[in-house]
Amino acid sequence: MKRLSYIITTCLVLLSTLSIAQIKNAKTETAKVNGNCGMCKRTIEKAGNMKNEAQVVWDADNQRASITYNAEKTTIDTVLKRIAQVGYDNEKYLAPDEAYANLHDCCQYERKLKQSKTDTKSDEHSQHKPNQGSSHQGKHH
Ligand SMILES: [Cu+2]
Repeated sequence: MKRLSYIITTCLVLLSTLSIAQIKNAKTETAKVNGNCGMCKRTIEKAGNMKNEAQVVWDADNQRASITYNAEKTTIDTVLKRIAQVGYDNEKYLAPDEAYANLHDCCQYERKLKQSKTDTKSDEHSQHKPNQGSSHQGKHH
């Protein structure tokens, strides 16, 4: 059983290196992408991957995606945008609430990135001053 999984892993590694090899002008960067489990990994990588253009490898342990992309055809922003659109917050883009809500129960990760962004926005203090001294007097004869 262990041997089998070893063979499968080797095949997967081989496959992923093959598809990375198809990317020209390859540049690799890592970015923070939130997520929980293996299902998230599949969704994130599927959303980010683009044949001959981008290859995403997401790591659940450190919540980071390693993105290899063709620097002439696409940008890391484009890849991260696609990942956000399927429901995963990352350091450049936040997922639409709707997309997040559609994720599987086990995949609804803690939205730390979103929280930190809304925190900075609610920094303004709105002050309400009660209107004082409304004079209703003196109108009588
Ligand atoms: Cu998941």
